[in-house]
Amino acid sequence: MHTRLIVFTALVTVAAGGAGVSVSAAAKGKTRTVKATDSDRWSPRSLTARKGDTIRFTWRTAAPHNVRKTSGRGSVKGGARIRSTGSATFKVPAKGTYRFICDVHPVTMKFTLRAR
Ligand SMILES: [Cu+2]
Repeated sequence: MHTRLIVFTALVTVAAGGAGVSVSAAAKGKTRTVKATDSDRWSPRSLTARKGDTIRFTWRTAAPHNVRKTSGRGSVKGGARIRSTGSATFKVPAKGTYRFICDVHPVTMKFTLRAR
């Protein structure tokens, strides 16, 4: 009897935990962070994400930066102004390829996002 109760409790815990994770992931999307490095590059330089995910750019280096999208739909929030410390977010609106640069370092500081 005691053993049966323990098994039942374990099964209920696993079922509830599994359902909770999938519901919250589908509703909110994931947030992925992209950071400026001291050598003025985005790290990582590319990511694969899903529609509804949020990409969060952050920077705090010797050089100032900003974030500007050069292709793809949607808009970057808080990325336009060039400043020494900052962050900006981009919510992925649809499947596709999106490219971003920093206007101070347009050659080295490129980031590509593929959404599927
Ligand atoms: Cu930069």
